Amino acid sequence: PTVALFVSDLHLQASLPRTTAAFLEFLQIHATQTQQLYLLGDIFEYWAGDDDLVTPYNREIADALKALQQHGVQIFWIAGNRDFLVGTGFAEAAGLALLDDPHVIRLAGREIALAHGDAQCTDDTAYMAFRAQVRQPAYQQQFLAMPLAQRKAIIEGMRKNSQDSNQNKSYEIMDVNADAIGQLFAQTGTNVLIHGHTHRPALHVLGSGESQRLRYVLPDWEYDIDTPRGGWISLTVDGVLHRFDAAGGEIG
Ligand code: OKV
Ligand code: MN
Repeated sequence: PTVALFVSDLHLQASLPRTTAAFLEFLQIHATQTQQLYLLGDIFEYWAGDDDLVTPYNREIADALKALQQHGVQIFWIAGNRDFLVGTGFAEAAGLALLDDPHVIRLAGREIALAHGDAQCTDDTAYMAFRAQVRQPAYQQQFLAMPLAQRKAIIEGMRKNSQDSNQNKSYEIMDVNADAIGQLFAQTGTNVLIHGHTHRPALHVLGSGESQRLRYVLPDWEYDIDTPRGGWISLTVDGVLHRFDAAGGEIG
């Protein structure tokens, strides 16, 4: 029996109907069979503010999550670098609880640290500066005070800029910094970490013996292509973590 599921980086958007369908199916088929669901960031391609629940697509996602919560599943959310503007309005509509990054869970006899992963990409100094700015309450207050259409236009502009200048490639090449990961383990007192963001699904075994640490990296999802990518991690009642691929098959 499964006690928790972990997933991230779906980058949900109306223009990706197969990816959206795959997520809704995941909620119905798999998430209904667990006690807790952890959404670890970048579930949306971007989030312009909770008032964007007026967009039918966003409402559909919130409704699906709410239905799962009504079914009895506890849902938890860690913000990603694209959907960090999700607030209490969406949380309430979707029936989920917002968590800090990082967050430690104690479940099935295990202690596991959860994070999105972008805060550990410290080698990307330009991104870290941008992150520090947009995570400021004052910045967010000012941004959210603008009309929704203007906020969307600003975000779209940022996305276009980052695509045009081909900076996106270097973002994808960017990986977590080993020292930042070490600090996260030290700060949380855990030896297991699950994160996403880098789109480099893996199980990294660091050290050995008493000091062994495990870093699980979740995959991103993309089903609107010939060879779909995706997957999730489960925690079973025996305290074992399992990795699953886009087809729902267990991988080592
Ligand atoms: C995606 C990354 C750009 C890395 C901005 C509110 C703000 C969302 C946003 C804008 C940027 C995502 C959504 C993009 C990933 C980058 C740079 C580095 C390391 C706001 C909500 F600021 F206006 F309030 N963003 N875009 N990076 O161009 O797709 O992942 S993005
Ligand atoms: Mn991310």
